[in-house]
Formats: sequence, structure tokens, C-alpha cells
Amino acid sequence: MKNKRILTVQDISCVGQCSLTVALPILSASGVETCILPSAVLSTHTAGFKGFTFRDLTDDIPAIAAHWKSENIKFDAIYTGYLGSAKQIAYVKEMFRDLAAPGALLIADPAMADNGRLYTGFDQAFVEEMKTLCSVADIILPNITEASFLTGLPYREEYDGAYIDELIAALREGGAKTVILTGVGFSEGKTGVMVNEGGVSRYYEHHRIPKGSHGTGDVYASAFVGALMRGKSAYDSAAIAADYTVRCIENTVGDPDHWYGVKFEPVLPYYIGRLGDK
Ligand code: PXL
Repeated sequence: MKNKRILTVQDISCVGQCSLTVALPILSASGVETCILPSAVLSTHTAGFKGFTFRDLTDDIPAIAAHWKSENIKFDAIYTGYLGSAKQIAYVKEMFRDLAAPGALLIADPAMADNGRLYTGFDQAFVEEMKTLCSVADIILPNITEASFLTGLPYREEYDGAYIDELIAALREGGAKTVILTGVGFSEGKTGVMVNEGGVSRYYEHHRIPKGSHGTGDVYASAFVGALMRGKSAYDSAAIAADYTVRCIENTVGDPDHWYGVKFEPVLPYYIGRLGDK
């Protein structure tokens, strides 16, 4: 059988266990050939380190994409994460059009916000561009903060099922097809993910570890995409990714020096094992 080949577009934060330093190993572990396009190179991620460097690679993207096009290189999926600029999003949409193999899956993680706030460096203009990317993707993976920015609905820390339904309906009105809404919790000690395919929602609930962890959105999205590429359904991929991410956090909480990311590497055998499940 022909191996699947995926392209993931996100930054390289050299230190900090997020974006490409997480996506590449997890996707490779899933058994998929993983090609990368770095959107920017940072010395560290932007969430907690001071004085990080940031080299925006937006202007390199058109030549890279043109080269791949001239070599007739196509991808079975394109998965975008943290993007370095609003202009870059326009280039990514061109790549969706030019570099996707027939039937390819286009997956956008609008990695731009958490806990009610945009990440350092992002503004409303970026949000507006991100809306256009999400409208052409097959699958989007926002958290509640990102969903609220994408829809203009208020961000709530306390909510019920009606609020979640409202967010998903508004995302679908914006053009989203399959929505994987992460960090949705309805009771103490629990959190989960709402998977909406074609307007039908299914919830996967799991244990919540009461500690914010950096990079877990990227661990989650990468594990989800890898499982999906291995032929799992969106719901099963969402559940496998959740179970893996919980274990990564559990593997890290006892080490306060490791505040900047999660120790996902030792837990990869668990993830690979789950991919073999029927
Ligand atoms: O994990 C999301 C992410 C990715 N890349 C960079 C970030 C963040 C979150 O803050 O700063 C550079």
C-alpha cells in the first residue's frame, strides 16, 4: 500500500516543545511520511520565555511552494498550526489549492489563542485571515477561546451545552465542515472534546488535570491528525489524541522545572499502540 504523505505548516520554536518540534515526531511515530514547511523560526515559544527571537519566513513560502509545484509534489493531507503572519495565511490557502492530492484532507488548527486571550503577536487582522482559512478547511481544531474569536461570540469560562452548540453552529455558518472543539468540560475534574461531523455532535469526556500546560494543543492536534491518517474516524482520532495528551500531561505535572511544555516523547509507545487497535 502506498504510504500517506502529509505536509504540516507551523513554526519551529527551537526550545519549548510545541509546533513543529512536537508535530514532526508525533506524525512520524504515527507512520506517516511528514514533510514540513516552517512558518517562522523562534528561539523559544512566546508563552513564558522573555526576549525570544522571531524570524518570519513568510517571504520564503512562495518559492518553496513553486518548487514543489514544478516537481509535481502533492500531499495526502495538509495540516496547518501556528502561522507567523496574516499574509502567510493567503499563501497557505494557495497551497491548499495547488499542492493537495485528489481527495486530500485539509486540516487547520487555528493556533492563535487560549484562556480568553490571543497569543503574543496576534491581532484582529490575523483573526480575520484565520477565519478565511478555516472556511476552506475540511477539519478545524479550535479550543473555546479560538472558537470565540473565529465567531465573534463571547468567550465564557462557565457554560453549558447550549453555548457549545452555539459556538459550533456559528463555526459551521463560517464554512467549517468537521469541527473538533477541544477543552470542553461540563463537570468538575472532567474535560473533553466535542466532535461535530456534518452537523452531528458527539462528545468524548476524559479526566482533567488541573494544571495549564503549554504545547498541549499541538500535541493533541498532531496526534489527532496522525490517527486520522492511519484510517481512524474523526471521533476515534479525537479520543486517541485526548487519551495520549492526558498521559503526556500526567507524565509532566510532577516536574515543576518542566513548565514550558509536556514530556510527550516517553509516551509515544502508548500512542503507537493505540493506533494498532481495531
Ligand atoms: O503551542 C502554540 C504555539 C506555537 N508556536 C508558538 C507559540 C505557541 C503558543 O504560545 O508561542 C511560537
